[in-house]
Amino acid sequence: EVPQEQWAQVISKTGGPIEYKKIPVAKPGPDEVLVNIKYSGVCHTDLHAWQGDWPLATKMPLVGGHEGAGIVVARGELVEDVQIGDHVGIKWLNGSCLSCDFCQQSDEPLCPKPDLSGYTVDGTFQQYCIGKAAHVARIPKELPLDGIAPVLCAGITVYKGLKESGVKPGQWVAIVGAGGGLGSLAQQYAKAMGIRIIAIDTGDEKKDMCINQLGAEHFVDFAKSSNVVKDVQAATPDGLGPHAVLLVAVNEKPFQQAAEYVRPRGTVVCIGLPAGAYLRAPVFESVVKMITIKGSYVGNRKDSAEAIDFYARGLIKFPFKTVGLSELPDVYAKMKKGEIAGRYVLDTSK
Ligand code: 8ID
Ligand code: ZN
Repeated sequence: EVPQEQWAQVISKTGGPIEYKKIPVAKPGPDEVLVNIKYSGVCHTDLHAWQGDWPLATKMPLVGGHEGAGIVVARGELVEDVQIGDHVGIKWLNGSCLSCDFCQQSDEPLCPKPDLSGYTVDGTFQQYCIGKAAHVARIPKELPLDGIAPVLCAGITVYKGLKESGVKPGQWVAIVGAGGGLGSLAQQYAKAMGIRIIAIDTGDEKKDMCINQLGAEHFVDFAKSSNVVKDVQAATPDGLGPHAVLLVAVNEKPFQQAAEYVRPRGTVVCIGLPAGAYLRAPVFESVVKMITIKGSYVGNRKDSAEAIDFYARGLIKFPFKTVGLSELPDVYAKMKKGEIAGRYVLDTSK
């Protein structure tokens, strides 16, 4: 009973109109599954893709989205370990070659020939989406598909980023862009790991959410602070700054500021992808503070399973608002203005 046609949000031109319309349902290839997407999170990456912010072309026409949770309704003849009726997630990494140097060592995000959901292959802003069976995330049936959707990109990415930062229980992390989608989840993962949190973002709504719902001990409002570097350092008991910084903001400035407030021996992890941005750090302080600056890019299949398991154990709670798939353009408009505290999740039935 898989229909021939389905509702989808489609763009035919970078930055062009987003059309809510009926398109054909694709058939899974031999190593693929067809997933009836029930809910999809909206990640800032989807907005970057629509706007053409990055030096990497998208397919066209394009169905965006890469935080999709749903139910397997069809599978190719080579698929054995995913059953019809299983609950699965479509992630940013829709597929990878599984045989290159990177895939062999479980660095699948570094595969030179990746399939990227909502970018190089159609994504989750539709009711039926194709995923490589080897890569779909396994979701336990008792978990809510709306709540788990943002974990499939935001959750996996920040969980991996925290691991890459090397920050340990009892130490401090500054989360820059704390009030957005990745930032909200980052606080919950950090809290679950016993890591102390300084949230950096702007506005009273985000401040209240970070302090009262997500586990931050300090909030620095980057728009109100006259000296962000001093305020972040002052938030740690000895005034020497956080052991790690997770950059999930969509703005170049903090990428050029983090090295100044990170603690000696500390690590700055770059995750956000503002258009055309460059990293910048003073050589003198970088050397005499012995700091590390690195990038972190989604996560592998094991990171994904672990991030879902944190959620399944009830450790990850974050605010999200659910609206219909048809309302995607409104979500983009809010996101562009920085007005979203937490995440938006789309219900594909509306
Ligand atoms: O694997 C990866 N590296 C990966 C995975 C997923 C997403 C990277 N990303 C990237 C996205 O492409 C995007 O560039 O992470 C970035 C954040 O995605 P998001 O969390 O989905 O975006 P959002 O919900 O719009 O949140 C961004 C927050 O940053 C704040 C905003 O107020 C907003 O709350 N912010 C900005 I813009 N400038 C800031 C500043 N100077 C700032 N916060 C602190 N200081
Ligand atoms: Zn994403």
